[in-house]
Amino acid sequence: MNKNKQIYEYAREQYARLEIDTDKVIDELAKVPVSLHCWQGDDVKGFDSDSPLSGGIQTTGNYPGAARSPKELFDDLRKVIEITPGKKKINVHASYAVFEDGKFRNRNELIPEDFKAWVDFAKEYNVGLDFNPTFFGHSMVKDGLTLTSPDESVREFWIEHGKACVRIANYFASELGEPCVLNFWIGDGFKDIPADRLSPRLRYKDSLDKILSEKYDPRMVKPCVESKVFGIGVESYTAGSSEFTLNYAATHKGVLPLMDNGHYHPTEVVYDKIPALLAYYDEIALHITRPVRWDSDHVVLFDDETREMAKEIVRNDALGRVYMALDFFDASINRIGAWSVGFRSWQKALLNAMLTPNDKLKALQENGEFGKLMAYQEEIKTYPFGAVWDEYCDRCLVRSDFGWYDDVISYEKEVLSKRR
Ligand SMILES: [Mn+2]
Repeated sequence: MNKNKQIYEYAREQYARLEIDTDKVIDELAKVPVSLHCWQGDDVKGFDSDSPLSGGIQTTGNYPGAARSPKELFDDLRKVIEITPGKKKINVHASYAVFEDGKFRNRNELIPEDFKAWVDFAKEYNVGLDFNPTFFGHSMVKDGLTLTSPDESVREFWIEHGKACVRIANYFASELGEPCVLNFWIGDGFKDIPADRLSPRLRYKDSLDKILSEKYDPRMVKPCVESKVFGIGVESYTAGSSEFTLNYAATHKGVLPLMDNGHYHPTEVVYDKIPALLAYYDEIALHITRPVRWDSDHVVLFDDETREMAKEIVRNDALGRVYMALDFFDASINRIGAWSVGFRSWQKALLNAMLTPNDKLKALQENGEFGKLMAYQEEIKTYPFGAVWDEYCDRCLVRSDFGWYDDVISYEKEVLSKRR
């Protein structure tokens, strides 16, 4: 037996003492889909517009090697898939249409065929696709507004875009046989104190109603509404606040709330909100990111918040009820490395949660044994988690230690550095 296997055997025995079967955990984790966002590869530029990014989001950094074409983005995604363990879905934004017939179509005119390249890519890897209408980075964003615009021609354009996206999500689901999460997020809001906070929200509500009147298969297309508290240049008011989106979902059957853990006030934590929503919804959706000060989109790390979010999903037996997707972008470091660190970190968090003796700890809480609960939770932190992670990576045919980053460096040398 090689040294790694010996270490894993030791870890397996340690966890067995807690009645945790590490082999079973590894098998289960490998089946849990996590959606990998396409927009880390090109700094959220997309393929369909030269308009600067808007909607209160911004990428910073100019590290060389960003993908400049569909081919380059697909190549980069392949690399990320190759160096990260675990089952994936791919999360696509509507701005990433690939016009194969050479005919440009505006966002309100998009057709399923404009995303055939994504379906082909998904079939190559036997993964599902999720989808997002793109209500930003476009000349029809007027005064920072889309679905809430008082200009009816602007609002109509974006409603048509939303409807086109419903049809595309339906196409993804029917082609791939996996549910497609269709997430609605708008950056509409105001930099300074508005005079009317209600009218834009009533228009947003009406716009969503009109978009979702488009026909789709509710078992296979999962519309979500994602909230946000503020953005850059949209500091005073956002129409799609937490209360707005939660209530929209609560009052519209089949619509899911989507929480992005970068979209709340700095001391709020999404891990506490997950069980609150599980008490009311059969299914919810998450964007996993790492907020830092005013930025909602740093690369996900294996940090406290990430670990706690995973725990809330796993210990409440909700892996089948929570649609998980990553959402971050960093243009200041190697993008393939950033993408992979984020995906690997969430995999680690899920594994860590599955290697926690959740039933035992819950029983301590129920029995009021809080001192013992604290002691146990602290002891578990130094259990040989790393050995199980290494074994998981091995079984997923992915490098577990520092070696995977050597692949990132070679890819940079051979491919990324030639993009000028
Ligand atoms: Mn998000």
